[in-house]
Amino acid sequence: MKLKYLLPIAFIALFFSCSTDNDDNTTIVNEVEGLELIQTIVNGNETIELYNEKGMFETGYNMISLRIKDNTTDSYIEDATLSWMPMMQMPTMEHSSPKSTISKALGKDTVYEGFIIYQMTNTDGSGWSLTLNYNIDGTDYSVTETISVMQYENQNTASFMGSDGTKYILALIEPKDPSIAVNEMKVGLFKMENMMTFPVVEDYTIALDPRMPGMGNHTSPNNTDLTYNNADNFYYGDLSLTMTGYWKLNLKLMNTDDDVLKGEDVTDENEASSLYLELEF
Ligand SMILES: [Cu+2]
Repeated sequence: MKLKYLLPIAFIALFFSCSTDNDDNTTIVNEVEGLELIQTIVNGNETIELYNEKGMFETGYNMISLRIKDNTTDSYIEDATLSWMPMMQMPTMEHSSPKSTISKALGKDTVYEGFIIYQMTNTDGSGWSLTLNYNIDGTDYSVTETISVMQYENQNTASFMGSDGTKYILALIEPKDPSIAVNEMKVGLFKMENMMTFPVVEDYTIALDPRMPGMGNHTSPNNTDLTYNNADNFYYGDLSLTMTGYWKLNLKLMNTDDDVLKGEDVTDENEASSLYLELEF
């Protein structure tokens, strides 16, 4: 037997001989592996940990994982219920943003998750706070902390007024890692009912026309318009990317009567829609 086969066996033998010496056979699983810590918020006996893939909040769609640590026992709470309220303080008013509920992450004991879509921020990342409400064993707790939200380099979210007089927020969710292929495009569409409430908009249609402005504004074949999926409340379509570089995803939003609420066709005379998202890879 060659050494390279023998070595792993030696390691496995060593590992098992060590673990049998140990009375405590519980394997310590890192439930936030692959995630980066954004911030911790201390509130009395609890410390709340916020994580995502980048370790920072950015404008647009943010998938966020949370854990609550009991500071006395140094262990994570497994049966809490949580809710949150992001808030942006502006010179003349304050407003919230589209967000999901918070639920236990699938297959995890200590991790909760949800999303927040920050539709704007100040250039230095300031302006936002996050209130976390949680219940542990029948007792309610609440904490509010300042957070930083950095401006993402491309337009991955759009806030606009529709021709129906309603304010909407659109956010790009997928593709996260675009490739030269037909990519699944996923967006969230919300309406601004008031400063605090941003319900999902159902059953509209979002027409898609991706273009490369740097290359004669060419498009790509086999794109499809985005339609609403009532299983997860997001919109899905096919986004065809034929080369790497900067793409402008020109969009047109239509309501259930097919009235155009925002956006225009791209033509020889009109190089872009007033409603668009951007992508670069
Ligand atoms: Cu604002």
